[in-house]
Formats: sequence, C-alpha cells, structure tokens
Amino acid sequence: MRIDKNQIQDSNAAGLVEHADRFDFLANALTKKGYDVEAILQKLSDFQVAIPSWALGAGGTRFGRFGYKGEPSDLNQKIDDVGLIHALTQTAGAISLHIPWDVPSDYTAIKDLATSHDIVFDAVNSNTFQDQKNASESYKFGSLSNTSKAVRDQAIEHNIDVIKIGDKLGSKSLTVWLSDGSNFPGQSNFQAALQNTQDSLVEIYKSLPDDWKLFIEYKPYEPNFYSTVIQDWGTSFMLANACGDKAYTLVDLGHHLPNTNIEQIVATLMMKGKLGGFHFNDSKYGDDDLTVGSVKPYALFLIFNALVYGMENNPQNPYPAWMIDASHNIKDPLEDLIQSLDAIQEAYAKALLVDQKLLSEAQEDHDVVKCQEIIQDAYRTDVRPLLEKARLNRGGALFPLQLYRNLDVRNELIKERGADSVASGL
Ligand code: PSV
Ligand code: MN
Repeated sequence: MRIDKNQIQDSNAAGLVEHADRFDFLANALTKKGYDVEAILQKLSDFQVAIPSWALGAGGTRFGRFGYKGEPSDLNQKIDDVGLIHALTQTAGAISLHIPWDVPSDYTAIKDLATSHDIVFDAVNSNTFQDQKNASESYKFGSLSNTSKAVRDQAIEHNIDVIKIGDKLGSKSLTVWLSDGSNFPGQSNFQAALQNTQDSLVEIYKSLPDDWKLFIEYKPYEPNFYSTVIQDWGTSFMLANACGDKAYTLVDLGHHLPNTNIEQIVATLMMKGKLGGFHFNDSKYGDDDLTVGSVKPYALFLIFNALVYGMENNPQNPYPAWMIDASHNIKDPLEDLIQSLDAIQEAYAKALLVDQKLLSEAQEDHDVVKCQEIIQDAYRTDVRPLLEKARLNRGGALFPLQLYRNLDVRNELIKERGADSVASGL
C-alpha cells in the first residue's frame, strides 16, 4: 500500500482553515517575542529520524509475543512501511538496517524502492548478540570481548561484512551495540574483557571507509545482569577515542540507570565533539523501549535543550544521526512510531523556543528562578500548530495518526500480506 500526495492533500483540506487560525495565533505571538518562525519551521522540516527495520513488527518480552497482523515479512515490505510513515509525517526519511536480519538480495532494487519513498539508508547495525545459523563460533560468552580469539575474529569479520553491505546501500555509519558482559561475579576479568573489546573495535575501525562513522552504543545491563563491558557513556567515549576521529558515542535513552542526567551526558559529549548518534525511546524502569515522550516528556525536552545548544554552539560535533529504538508490544507498530515521531518533533520545537541569550544572562546573574521560568515558558508553549505547518510545507498530513486510521491502513496491509505475516527481528 502507498499513500499518495493527492490523498493527503484531500484529507488536509477539511482542517486547513482551523489550522491556519491556530498557526497564525501562535506565529504572531512568537514573532512579537522576537522568534524567527520561518527558521524554526525549516529546522523542524529538516529534522529527519531513522526508523529501525526491526521496529515495524510486534516486539515481545521473554514471556511472550503478541503478533500484530499484516506485519512486513521482508525488507521490501519494511521499506514500504517506513514509506507509509514518512508520507504521513514527513519526518521519517531514513531506515536503519540490522544485519543479518535484513540482508538485501538485490541491492539495486532495494535502493530504488527506498528512493521511490524518498528514504535513505541510515546507520547499519551489526548483531553479535545472537548466534547465527552455520556460524562456527558462539557468542554465548561474548563477542568482541571474548577470551577466545576465534570468537573475536568471527565477530570482527561480521562487523566488516556489515560495513560492506551498508556501503552498497549508501549508508555512512556502523552502529555497534554489544551485549557482552557477565552474569555472575568472578565470571569475567573486567580488564581483559575491556582490552579485548578495544582491540577488536580498533580492528573494525581499520575497515571503516573515510567518509564513515563508527557509533559505539553503551548499556548498563541486559541481557547480562552482573556486568556489561560497555556499560556507560564514559566507557564508550574512551573506546571511541582509542579508535580515532571517526568513532563516536551513541546515546540510547533507555540505556541508563534510573534518574541519570542524560542531558548532562549530551552536553559533555557534544562539547568534546563525540556525540555521534541518538536512539529515542521512553522508559519507566529500564530499557523499556516505550513510545517516545509517553512517560517523561519533560526529560525529553531537557535533553533536546542540550542537543539544540550543542548543535548551535559545538561545531566540533558532527550533526548527530537520529533513530527511534522502541519496541511495540501492544500497539500497532506504525501508530506507535507516528506517536514517537510527533513527541520527538514536539520536544525539539519546544527546545528551539528556549531563549538561549536570556538564559545565559540569567545564569550569569545567578537568577535561578528566572532560569527556570525561561525554560518552562518554552516547555509550556503549545507548539503543535508549528509541527502541523512544518508537515504541510513538505506535503505531509495535517494529522498523521487520524489519516492513518481514516485510510484503514492496517486492514489494507492485512489484506495485502495476510493476518499471519510476521516481521523478522527481536
Ligand atoms: C540494544 O538494547 C539496542 O538498543 C541496540 O541498539 C540494538 O541494536 C537494538 O537495541 C536492537 O536490538
Ligand atoms: Mn539502541
């Protein structure tokens, strides 16, 4: 199924007058306060978030999985699904592949399909957290950190293969997330595991094309529950430095212990020019992978405040790669992703409204109350008319979720693919 621009325009027509009223009201108020509304709209339109190929079907937990009907069963269908989300929201112009779940068979056809949806290939992700069929070595006790050279070599080789696959698709970055760690005290020698990991990453880095980046993701626990080799941003940062200029830390919002000040991590990494990638999701307890902004929208806004500051003040940091890394256990994955994209744009728009000059003056004056007023004034602004306008400007839907339901997309997909169609992935 495809949604064409005419369908979107027709459905937008009914809401345009009411939208214009709300937009004009907000735009006038912001202009009076000195904001450049056109510049904000442009930034919102330019902000594109990659959709991971593994988030288009139902997720699951170790207790079970409740499938969603009409799931994409191959890479073509996954790209089609991202195409649907992008057509509606105009903010999902990229897909991130996990290898070996999504190895293309016909590269030209896959690239053409993505182009037809106006989608590019974002970071490619390696997988050394699961054993692969016919592999000679097992990752049960780690991959890049393993005490066995044969296992490490296999994991290094896999990452180099992933780079080659990504290169053929036009990807420009490799994301490495390791599940390596230990489940029990004494099981692993921390120093040896870290040294092996560093040496292995340096080896992979040697195969990175000049215009590529290596993103090193961290996570405190799960699937290992006593220790994880790359447990925090400091370890990732250290490993990225050991690799070289093209290696960066990747922040996944769910990969922190409760109450960690993620905005401060963002600020530190950007000051050092080492924030390469970002995975969005939300959580209450751990790596819950819930819909972005569903639990802690204010925390998300504060993180965006640090990101906006960094994008404006840290030329040493490259423009980060944005991706949603969520799991959908009980919602229609496409509806969930539309909600996440909306929450991301909303937090970004609000952060763009923080008056950085005024804030820095209040900070200099140690006017703590004013500092809080400035950021909360931005947070309390209802920016939804800005998001609608940014979508309209690119030919997207005024109300993506509503149109998704009006067009009965899920039932159309079930008709096309069948109720039993299951997506590969976790
Ligand atoms: C690990 O929890 C993670 O966040 C990494 O990005 C993986 O590649 C992804 O989830 C999918 O399992
Ligand atoms: Mn992640």
